[in-house]
Amino acid sequence: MTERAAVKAALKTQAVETPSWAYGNSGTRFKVFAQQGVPRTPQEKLDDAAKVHEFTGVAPTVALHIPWDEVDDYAALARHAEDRGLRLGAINSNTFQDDDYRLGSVCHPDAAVRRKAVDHLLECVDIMDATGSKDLKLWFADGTNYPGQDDIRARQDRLAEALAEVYGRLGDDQRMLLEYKLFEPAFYTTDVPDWGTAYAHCLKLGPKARVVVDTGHHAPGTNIEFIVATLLREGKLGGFDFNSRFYADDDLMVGAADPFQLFRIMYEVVRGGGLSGDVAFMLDQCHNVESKIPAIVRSVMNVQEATAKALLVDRDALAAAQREGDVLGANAVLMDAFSTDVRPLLREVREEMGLDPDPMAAYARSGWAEKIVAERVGGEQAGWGA
Ligand code: AOS
Ligand code: ZN
Ligand code: ZN
Repeated sequence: MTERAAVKAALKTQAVETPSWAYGNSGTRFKVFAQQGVPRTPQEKLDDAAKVHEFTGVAPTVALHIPWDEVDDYAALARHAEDRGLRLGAINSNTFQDDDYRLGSVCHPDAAVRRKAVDHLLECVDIMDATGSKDLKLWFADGTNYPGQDDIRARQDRLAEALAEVYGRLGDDQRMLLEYKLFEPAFYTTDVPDWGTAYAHCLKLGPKARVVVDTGHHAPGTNIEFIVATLLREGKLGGFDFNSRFYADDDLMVGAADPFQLFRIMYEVVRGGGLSGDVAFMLDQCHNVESKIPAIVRSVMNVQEATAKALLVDRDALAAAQREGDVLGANAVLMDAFSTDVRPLLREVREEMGLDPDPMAAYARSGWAEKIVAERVGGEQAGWGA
């Protein structure tokens, strides 16, 4: 296989998971702008996700959020997905929305609240059994706002205890993906604030526990690709929540704010063997002012473009320059790949997959946007804006 053919083959097999909540209305704490035609049910979210997969060819799974995607029959929801060429992906838990969680969930000082939170997580594993989902994605809003508010170490003990109980419930093929976030909604301490804390818990739990890197969850200037390289090296990178940030946890389209950072991250993924392994490439975005399905199509394409550039790095030339201590030469090898216009290559990839080379235009022509505006009238949609 030529090098170009190998790059194309890798791009055809990369899968990007889209999040159910990105299809629905969302907003800031100031306002949720309702858009016409947004899904009213989990099934309609899957219908939209099927369009993203139809036009990109690389978005075959959809992450669910419980309870936003609560249904009576999860096996039937999985069949709804399969009928549209999709599978259900990670199950995202919610231990942040109830009044009971004012002081935390699994780290709460009251054992009764902790029990409620752990029971929800166990219920999420039951749902995974029904949907065939492999990953339980855990993000905890737990933390404190004021020094002295609670005991930092005791909260870690409570977290470890809760995680161990849920870990014990996982099936042989199921994993627990633990997400970290620097701050928000807590502003003084967050109980899983960084990759080191997540890694320490995952290491103790065992091989089924992995760390999730949400690209929007770091302090400005953090070298995310270093974290990715380290976690891959340790066999502990479970996946990504891809998005872009300018300021805090902005949840904007991945690759929009800093395509160079996304390229650097994807280079470490390629370098560390993460493309052919079990790293989950998920989006975690909210589209507050832009059209949702096109924004998700664009995001998938942005991941593909960064991946293509990462695959094009001449690794032999890079290794040679590094060995020789050729600082500028090594940097140039990387920058050559980043500066390559990979859009023609990706158009070829899509044509070879039997797709329209321009997914944005193909979606616009498809009439789906007009159809859902006409048909989806009434009903309320759950999610960030609910
Ligand atoms: C929150 O900031 C995290 O990014 C979560 O991954 C995610 O947005 C949430 O779990 C959606 O359910
Ligand atoms: Zn996230
Ligand atoms: Zn987030």
